[in-house]
Amino acid sequence: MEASDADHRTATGETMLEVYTWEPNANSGKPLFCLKEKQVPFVFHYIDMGKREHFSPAFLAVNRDGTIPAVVHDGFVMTESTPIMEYIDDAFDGPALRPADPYWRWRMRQVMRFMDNQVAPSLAMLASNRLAAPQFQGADPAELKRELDKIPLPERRAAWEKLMFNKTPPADLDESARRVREAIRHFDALLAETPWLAGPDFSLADINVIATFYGLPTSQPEQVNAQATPHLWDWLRRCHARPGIQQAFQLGKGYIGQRAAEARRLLGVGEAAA
Ligand SMILES: N[C@@H](CCC(=O)N[C@@H](CS)C(=O)NCC(=O)O)C(=O)O
Repeated sequence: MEASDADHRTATGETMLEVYTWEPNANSGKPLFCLKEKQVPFVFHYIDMGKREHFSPAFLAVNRDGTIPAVVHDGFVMTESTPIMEYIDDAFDGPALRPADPYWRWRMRQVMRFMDNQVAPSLAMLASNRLAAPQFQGADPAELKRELDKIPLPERRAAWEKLMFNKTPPADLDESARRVREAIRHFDALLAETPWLAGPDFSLADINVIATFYGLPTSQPEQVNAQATPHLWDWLRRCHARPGIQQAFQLGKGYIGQRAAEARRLLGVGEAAA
């Protein structure tokens, strides 16, 4: 984790917004997409999840739960990525990212709750078992136990223990896959009715979903493609073509940016002008 200047101030003396997070991916990416869409300047502290820097004493001093993102503004540390996005939309100038119409605003929140409660955790379980779990095979169990002891939240420790010791029940993986399949079908149906997930305009609901769905053309090509999910496919193209979304992906330092570039290639999306 980078050394943090205790006090970032803008030219006019206001406190600069600071974002502690990993790649533009899932929860950790949501504030990055939101800030780039609104063109709000911020200080980016890259927390390398691959090196488990989110459990380092330096980061635990910012968020003792050891989860990302954490956003610091005007002396407040904020966690929980979805409320953070609403805070950003309230606190800063730039295009509004929430519908004014009460029905569409309800829809935005409904989509985000469905994502946060069901879909994103399911995709995270599938991805971590596919990508992270194999890295622990052959590791020294005593060393892994020491790593587990650094994790503050018991539920996170239990999830990491399953990953490290390859103990995720197959039935849990099957249920996660079912939830993702159902969400893909549901969002394709919503997008048959309106161009964006919460009505006629791009909103936080779209950011919430693209933060997790951006790579589906590469990771789930048999489920997400122009024939099977035409409305979702077109939405993916329009999200990936947005300059703010592309700028957020440029903040990545690892493989997430490459995965997004591969998705853009499959979708036939070019690079947006900076
Ligand atoms: N509900 C929290 C969840 C945050 C969260 O789970 N973030 C992931 C990264 S996308 C994380 O910190 N994972 C750490 C871990 O599981 O050890 C939010 O929306 O901000």
